[in-house]
Amino acid sequence: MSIKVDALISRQFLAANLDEIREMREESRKQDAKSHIVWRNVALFFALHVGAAIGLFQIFFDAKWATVAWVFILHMLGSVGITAGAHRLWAHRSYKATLPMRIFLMCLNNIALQNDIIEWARDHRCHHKWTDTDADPHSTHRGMFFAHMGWLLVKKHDQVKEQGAKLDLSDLYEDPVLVFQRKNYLPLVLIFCFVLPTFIPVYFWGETAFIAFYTAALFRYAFTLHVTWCINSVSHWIGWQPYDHNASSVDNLWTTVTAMGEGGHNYHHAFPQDYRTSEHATWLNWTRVFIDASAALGLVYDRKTTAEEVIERQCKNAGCETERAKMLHKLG
Ligand code: ST9
Ligand code: ZN
Ligand code: ZN
Repeated sequence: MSIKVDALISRQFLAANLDEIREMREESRKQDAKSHIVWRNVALFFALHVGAAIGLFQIFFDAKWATVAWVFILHMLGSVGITAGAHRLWAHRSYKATLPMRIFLMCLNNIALQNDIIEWARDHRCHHKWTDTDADPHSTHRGMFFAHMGWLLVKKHDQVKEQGAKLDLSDLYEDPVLVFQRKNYLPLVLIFCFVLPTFIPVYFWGETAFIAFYTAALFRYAFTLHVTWCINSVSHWIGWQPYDHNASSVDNLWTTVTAMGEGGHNYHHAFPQDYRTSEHATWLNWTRVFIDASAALGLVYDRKTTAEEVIERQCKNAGCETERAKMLHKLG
């Protein structure tokens, strides 16, 4: 399968188009983007958060220990479907995976219900290519709430659709696993995100359906969403910028811990095709451990990394070597 460099949003592409992206940022700042609220989404997310609050109460006071463990396991499984699947494999092609592994990751991805992988990767490629402009679906220039979850409550900016239409997504449409997921998304997410998470505690350890639904389906779903959304808000807001001062992305310890190693976001924006997504210690990067273990089993291959001299040059040209040294002293 041949994939155009543009589709992968390579470091070279970003460097070559920096001036154009800076101009787009200026343009975006000058114009006050109008928000057309989608009330259906506001109502659905409000209902989800009420349900999640009930689920959280039950985790503390009513749920069985096995159910609490199940909530955590499901969160981890859904997260892997996002980090190792939608993000590092499909959006960035930072490694390759065999068919059984791709099917496995697609199933895990349904647990997290964050739109089908083709849509997720399309938005994410827009985010990398046009960071902090109106063509970035969750641009930080519209505020941290917008970057966190507000972007899912309003119509997308015309620029997202216009610029996004220029992306090469052929690699995604050529993967039968992704085409299958897109065609069958509704039944898949109903089963993986809501029905199985509720059924398993009821069937195997006699939890009530009410508690299982509010904890393992609603609370766990909302929790994974917020952890993911923090990469778009917190990881574009508070932290180190050792590799690139040109955009808002930062490296942050807390999002590294909560998001399975995805908090090296300044590194990741500078080197989007590196499967490690940060230089932080491997034990902090659970997704990397998962991908490496899968490689040892022969399920994944061709893991892409960035050469040390390229990282050093990038820090010198666009970041800060001292900041990198300080950060790695703490997290390396
Ligand atoms: C969710 C996603 O939560 C979260 C993603 C987070 C990403 C984080 C990344 C961070 C890095 C990775 C770290 C991971 C860490 C994980 C840790 C885990 C522990 N390009 O969308 P529509 C066109 S989802 C090109 O309806 P509206 C296209 O033709 C939550 N074209 O636009 C499209 O048609 P089609 C659950 C584009 O009407 C058409 O426009 N899901 C693009 O403006 C219409 O598209 C929800 O809540 C593009 N980028 O509506 C659903 N985009 O698709 C929420 C669109 O057929 N979404 N087009 O090709 C919606 O309801 C709507 O999308 C909307 C906009 C209201 C937001
Ligand atoms: Zn980002
Ligand atoms: Zn990315």
